[in-house]
Amino acid sequence: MYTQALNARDTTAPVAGPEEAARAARFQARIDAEERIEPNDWMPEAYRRTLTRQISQHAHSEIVGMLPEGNWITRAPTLKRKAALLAKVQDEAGHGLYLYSAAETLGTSREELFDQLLAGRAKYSSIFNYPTLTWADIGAIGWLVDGAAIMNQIPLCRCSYGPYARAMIRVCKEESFHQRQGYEIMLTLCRGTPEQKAMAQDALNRWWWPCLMMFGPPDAESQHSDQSAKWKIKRFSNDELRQKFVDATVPQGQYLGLTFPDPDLAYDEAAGHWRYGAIDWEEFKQVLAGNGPCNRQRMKQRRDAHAAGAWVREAAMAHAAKRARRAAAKADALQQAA
Ligand code: FAQ
Repeated sequence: MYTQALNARDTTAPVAGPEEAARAARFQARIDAEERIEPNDWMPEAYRRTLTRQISQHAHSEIVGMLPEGNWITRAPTLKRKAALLAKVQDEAGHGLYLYSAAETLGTSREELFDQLLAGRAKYSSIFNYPTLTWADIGAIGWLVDGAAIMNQIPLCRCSYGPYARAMIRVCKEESFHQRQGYEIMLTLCRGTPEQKAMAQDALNRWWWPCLMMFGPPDAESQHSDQSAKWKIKRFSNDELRQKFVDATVPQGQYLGLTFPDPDLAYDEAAGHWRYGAIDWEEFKQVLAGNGPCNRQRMKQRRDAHAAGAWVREAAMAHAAKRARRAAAKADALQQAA
């Protein structure tokens, strides 16, 4: 499945002894047999760590990903557009929650995962560090960002870890609605006035390359891919998914009558693929290092939202404690009456 040699670091923890080696071999045999791994099953610590890393990064991406779109809820051009955008952003909150729950089954609490994000110790997708300057950006995010997310996440429905794979099924169904609402916004703009079409073109110009970066570094530089493929967490490499996305998306852009901001984009008849130009990996590295156009703003918004929600968490905990006390008192009373 992997088309390029992967320069991957083996993240498997050192195997302690023959018993541990036998366990690891049995674990790998289950994976090879396409069995699902469930939370209470034995798993290598490195498998647990890899999944916790990927699932929590994914959860953080959904949550931070609400911010660029949330920016347009109050400025959506019609009531229908506003309702659809609100629903989409709420879906993303839901995806974040399923994903935090899936990550928790691996033994790290949600509070700790939040702390990692808020302290700047956790990654979230690079794409959410770009600004949404016009309404067309909402169309471009749905069409391109959700389109890329679906391409990446459909194979995750077959991930070896049960809770993650199951969460992905519903997430992908919802992402598919998101992608359609985005494409429909683009279609409306492209069939509108010349100014509206120019807005759609400008959004494509700004979002195209960052969307290609969403799939992660090229295979030769992807440190986790090799091991994640062996564990059937990843079913396709970063470059393979990127190519699938380009192949699916270019005809959609052509239908819109838009031009991709890549002079090297050309159809390779023999291979049956759209070939694209060089990606600016330096830009990707800068965004990951916290120097993208909106990194600081996004983190500040998340920290402020978390602080502003402190009273809700406290109230929910107090309410839960009160219900638990009442339930215990009721159980005591019933026991005494019996
Ligand atoms: N941004 O060795 P690899 C969405 C990091 S959800 C930031 O190739 P891996 C829904 C990577 O973490 C979008 N960091 O890593 C939505 C690693 O760093 P680490 C999120 C990135 O894990 C739509 C290092 O580079 N989707 O869009 C990125 O095997 C609209 C080396 O990379 C997911 O998270 C990046 N783009 O492959 C919401 C899907 N790429 O951890 C709102 C699940 C790589 O060693 C609106 N995740 N890095 O410090 C995955 O499939 C994988 O984690 C990859 C990366 C493919 C993202």
